[in-house]
Amino acid sequence: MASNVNVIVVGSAGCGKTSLVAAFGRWFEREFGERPAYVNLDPGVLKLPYEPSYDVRSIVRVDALMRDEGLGPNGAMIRAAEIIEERVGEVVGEIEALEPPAGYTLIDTPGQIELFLFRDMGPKIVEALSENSRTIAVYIMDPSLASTPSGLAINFSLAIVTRLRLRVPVVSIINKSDLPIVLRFEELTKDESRLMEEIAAEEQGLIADLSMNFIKFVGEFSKAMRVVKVSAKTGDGMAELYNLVNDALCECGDLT
Ligand SMILES: Nc1nc2c(ncn2[C@@H]2O[C@H](COP(=O)(O)OP(=O)(O)OP(=O)(O)O)[C@@H](O)[C@H]2O)c(=O)[nH]1
Ligand SMILES: [Mg+2]
Repeated sequence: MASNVNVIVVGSAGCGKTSLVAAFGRWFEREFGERPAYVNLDPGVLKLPYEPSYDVRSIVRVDALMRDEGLGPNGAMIRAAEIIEERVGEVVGEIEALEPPAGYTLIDTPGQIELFLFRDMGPKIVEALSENSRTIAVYIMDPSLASTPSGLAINFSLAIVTRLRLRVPVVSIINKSDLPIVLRFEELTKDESRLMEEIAAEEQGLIADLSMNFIKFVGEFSKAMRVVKVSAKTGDGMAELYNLVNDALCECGDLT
């Protein structure tokens, strides 16, 4: 098995995937003096803050599909995913050929998480990559979506879904730690009893019971996961992210 590590960055729209790939890459270059490979798998992005080593827009672009086939933005994204699915072998071959000196390939994924996880595109690409090199997914939480008990449960659930669909180790991070709203996330995750009190205040009756059981269920899974705080904007937390990724790879699934 090759020594290269593929880091696949996933998360809900606007959580900061593209910014994180750029920030993590910059940290790598400063820390180790070597460039990781940057891969863009988002056919819809217009501008990137990093220079891609491989860019899926060389196969298909959402703006071109909208113009040439008269599709709306969602229809064009789905069409683009179909085109990429047909050419997964080629995409994976291009990514594997990069062999970056830093030994890490940072992979940015489409804005809509469902496009990558729920269609065949993501699982097929990840399965093929993980056959030949160590591959891990970084699931990004957006603090604006993880600052209520229900939002937190949804985020932990999506991390579990990422693990189930991609079948590689998953680590979770919370981005935008420079924003004050991240304090709410920290408050909620500090202790379970506090979280249960918050649910009881937010919901009533059956829904409150269901929410508590649900959060206990996802909590069992998420307790095993360390959630690292990062800011793609300021660059804070990149060393912790690097350690998190390496610990998860070393422990071969203990955290996942
Ligand atoms: N304050 C703050 N803003 C951030 C951070 N990371 C990303 N953003 C902002 O969040 C917005 C979305 O960032 P992107 O990096 O494009 O997020 P994305 O997940 O790639 O977005 P899509 O691919 O469109 O789903 C931009 O306005 C970023 O400037 C961060 O750490 N802190
Ligand atoms: Mg993006």
